[in-house]
Amino acid sequence: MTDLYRVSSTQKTTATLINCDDHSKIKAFFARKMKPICGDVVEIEASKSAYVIKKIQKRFNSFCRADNRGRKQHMAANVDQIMIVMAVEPFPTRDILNRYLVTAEHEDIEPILIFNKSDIDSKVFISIINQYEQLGYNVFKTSKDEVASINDIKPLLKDKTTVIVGQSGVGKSSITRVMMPSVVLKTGKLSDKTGKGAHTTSVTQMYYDEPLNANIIDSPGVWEYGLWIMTPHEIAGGFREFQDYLGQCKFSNCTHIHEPQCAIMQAVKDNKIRENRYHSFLRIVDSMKYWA
Ligand SMILES: Nc1nc2c(ncn2[C@@H]2O[C@H](COP(=O)(O)OP(=O)(O)OP(=O)(O)O)[C@@H](O)[C@H]2O)c(=O)[nH]1
Ligand SMILES: [Mg+2]
Ligand SMILES: [Zn+2]
Repeated sequence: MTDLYRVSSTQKTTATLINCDDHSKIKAFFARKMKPICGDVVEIEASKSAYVIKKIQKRFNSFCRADNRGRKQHMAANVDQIMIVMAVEPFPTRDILNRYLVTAEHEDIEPILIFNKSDIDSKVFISIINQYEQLGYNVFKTSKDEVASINDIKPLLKDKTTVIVGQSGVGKSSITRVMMPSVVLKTGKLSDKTGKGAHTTSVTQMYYDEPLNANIIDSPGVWEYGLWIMTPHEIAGGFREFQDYLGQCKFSNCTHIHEPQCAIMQAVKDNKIRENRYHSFLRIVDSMKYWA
């Protein structure tokens, strides 16, 4: 049997791989059309002087985003969980959390919500934290210097592969560093001019942490997170509390936007679905026009 490896990071035609059993690292070449991504499980072949990736095993899911034409772009493969990091500064853009959640539900990735930099303001996120806890999500409020607040997350990472995402400068690498001190990561400052992150992490990379027997995938921050082309039906599938009502609309192809006797719209009227989540759903559906 050949050894299995997971892709830690990729360069143009080479990838850094981590052995699935002993976690040793090697570099291997791959054919350009192969397109391995971080987290892929690969089979390799040793030629005279180098390792070559021979096969990528089927991905059970992947964390994706839109490329600049609205096509689905795969960023990290075979992930159990997604840690969505938001912060007091830079403040989350509208709908960014719900867009990440649409991807998570769509790809069957368990979300963990982190509200970081509570040292700057501990109150701004109170109502949003309550709301998402009520929806059944795992939510944490953290500050990088309050180690206990971050250590609370650690048990969730054990034996799992977790991708950590969020805007540039929210503290993804800082939090990872506290959770996994053995992993060496760069962290950066926010720009004085714009208050945005400076894109300190420049490539998506998977790290293995021995104490937790866990993989963490640190990704470069984005300013905005865009969903690839999706139907209203697919977007509605990303809103957990809509699930009880889907299938109860008068029309089986209801988009939940304007149709009569729509179960989702009725649930909003009855205060069973929060209006702010429904409006976010409408804006996300509307944003798909951008790709038309
Ligand atoms: N006040 C405060 N600052 C923090 C906290 N966490 C991170 N920072 C600071 O925020 C800045 C950005 O942190 P990073 O960890 O590099 O952020 P990132 O999300 O990895 O950013 P990218 O790699 O650009 O995507 C650094 O100056 C950190 O010191 C926090 O809890 N409180
Ligand atoms: Mg970073
Ligand atoms: Zn409907």
